[in-house]
Amino acid sequence: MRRRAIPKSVGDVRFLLLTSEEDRYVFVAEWYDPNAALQRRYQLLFYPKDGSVEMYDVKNHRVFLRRTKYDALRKEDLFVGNKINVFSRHLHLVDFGDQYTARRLGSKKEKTLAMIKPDALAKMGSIIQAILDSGLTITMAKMVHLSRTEAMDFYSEHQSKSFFNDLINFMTSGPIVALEIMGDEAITGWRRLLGPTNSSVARSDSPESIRARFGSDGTKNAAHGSDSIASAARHDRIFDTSIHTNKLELEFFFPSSGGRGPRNTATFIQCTCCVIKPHAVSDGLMGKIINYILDEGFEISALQMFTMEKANAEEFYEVYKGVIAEYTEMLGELCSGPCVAMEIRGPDAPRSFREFCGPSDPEIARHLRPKTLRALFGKNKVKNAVHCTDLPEDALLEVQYFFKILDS
Ligand code: FUP
Repeated sequence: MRRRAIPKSVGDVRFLLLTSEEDRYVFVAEWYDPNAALQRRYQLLFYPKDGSVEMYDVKNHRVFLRRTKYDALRKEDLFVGNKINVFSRHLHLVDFGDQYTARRLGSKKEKTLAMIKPDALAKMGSIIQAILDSGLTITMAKMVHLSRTEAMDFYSEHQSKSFFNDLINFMTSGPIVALEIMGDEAITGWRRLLGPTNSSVARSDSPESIRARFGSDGTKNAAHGSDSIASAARHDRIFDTSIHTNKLELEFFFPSSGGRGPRNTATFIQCTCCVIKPHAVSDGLMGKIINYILDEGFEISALQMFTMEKANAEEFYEVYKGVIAEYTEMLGELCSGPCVAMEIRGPDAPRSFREFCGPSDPEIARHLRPKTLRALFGKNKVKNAVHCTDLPEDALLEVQYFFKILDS
């Protein structure tokens, strides 16, 4: 058998192409190897035709992962700056691997901040679903309750305006949900979906918009979206007027280096834990599931998106090890992409919420309890839409695992 030549640089992907002429995208991906405490570099190839991936270890000049079908990865996940999960490894896409990929996938991808304001918290499911249905992807999410100082910092550009005090009172009057959203021309796309600043104006000029549907007036206007370019520095510590507001505003809630941003809203009191599983997040069901939970009368008192490392998933699912036959597949599912953890509250919460989720096998749920979450949104025993705490005595521990341990 003929041996394949080994490429000498990151840019050289010819040997991988020898196998086929088909469409494929190439990225430079980094993975932090916790055992070696090393940042490793790979070339990642994605073949859209059959959804397969292939990885090449750049430093050691060897194939790291043979071409393998991997359904959890979609073309939309492939953009520079994104963190993806390939067979339980968290990879950071740091660059395009070739000109073709840069040309095809690089042009219009943007990230921006969306914020669901206190007056629209009860409508968060519908707003999230509207974002997803418009083709945008949610890549980070966190419910926070801004302090006065944080709200004044965030809106510092308006501090001399007559409405400033009312705006700060409103923005600190209850929890909000901050979202990082991503997609082609996400900044203008989200602003268009939002509609005019004043909800009364929005109702006449853009009746389908978020602010028309869910806001009340010029202050209570349901949601926020970053402007494209800052007209002035938004925060005292940043003086470069050319910096995009969307980046500054994303940093405020989701700091990329050090710092934690505003605190999550978990109460750890009379609560239970629910996790929207990665398959349901990637199938665009996040808003629908949240709506269904709220419509049933449960309170979502904390919410945050996490991407689980394998070691975290093992810790979280420890009680199921050796007990549930699908344990290994469950681990794989939980690590396969971002999930959304929630603190749920309501009368007799751990028990009543578990009942509302239904039997863990969606097929059984559809027969016996057709109105449960898993009957409606689950696919099979592993991809069963949500995890919920099984034993009431574990509820607090599970909520703490996400909102105290992982969020630290
Ligand atoms: P927008 O970019 O559409 O959020 O609008 P602005 O940056 O002009 O305003 C930021 C926020 O200030 C608005 F979302 C609501 C508040 N505001 C008022 O309360 N009264 C006003 O007259 C204008 C804005």
